Amino acid sequence: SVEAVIFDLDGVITDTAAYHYEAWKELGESIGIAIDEEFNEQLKGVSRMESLERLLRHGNRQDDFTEQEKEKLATRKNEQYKRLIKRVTPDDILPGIKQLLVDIRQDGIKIGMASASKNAFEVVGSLKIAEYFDYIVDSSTVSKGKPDPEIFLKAAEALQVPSSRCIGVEDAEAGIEAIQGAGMFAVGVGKPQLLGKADYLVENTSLLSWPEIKKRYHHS
Ligand code: G16
Ligand code: MG
Repeated sequence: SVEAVIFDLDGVITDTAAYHYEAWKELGESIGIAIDEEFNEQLKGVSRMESLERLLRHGNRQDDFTEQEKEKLATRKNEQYKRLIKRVTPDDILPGIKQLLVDIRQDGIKIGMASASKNAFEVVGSLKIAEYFDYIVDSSTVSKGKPDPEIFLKAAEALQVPSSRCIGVEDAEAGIEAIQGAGMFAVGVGKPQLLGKADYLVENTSLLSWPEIKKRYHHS
């Protein structure tokens, strides 16, 4: 039976995905690259440098910057993102998430976090939910980003739970792929057109219920 649930952060626990989008949009505009929400889906769950590469390719400017200039662009995006997340408070926990964490805990199930964000610890601190997590992967120790399963495998290992007894929760296509690649049950939060591969999909976080997730896991 299930022994651990491993959460993504941005877009699942809180809507910082919108802040990442805002910061990339602004950076893109400063170098003449326009992005929309559809393109932004390709940046979700993807590391900062890989996101920059995708943005540059999107604007056909992948050959216009040196590595050093790219570092600077990524830093600029991150500075803007950090300005935006200063506003994060416990009120920004997405609907249904707090109850979900409480219910999982009460069931004696471990909780982990597998976020690609180097700002994850800060966001978790601002949301005041650190106490619910038995383990949060430090993304700077992860060498291969989502869709590679590494980050989810690392979380499971630290929690000392076999993958087959873990459930992963994600809002990104790359994240669902990473969960399934790790051999875990994937719960998706988002649109069926994007996350159709999830083992169980809900449109938004208010529809996440622990009894229902558990039931789906056991019937899989
Ligand atoms: C998040 C976001 C991505 C972001 C990445 C890196 O991952 O979804 O859009 O690019 O983290 O963030 P940072 O630049 O703060 O290191 P997740 O896995 O929490 O969805
Ligand atoms: Mg996410």
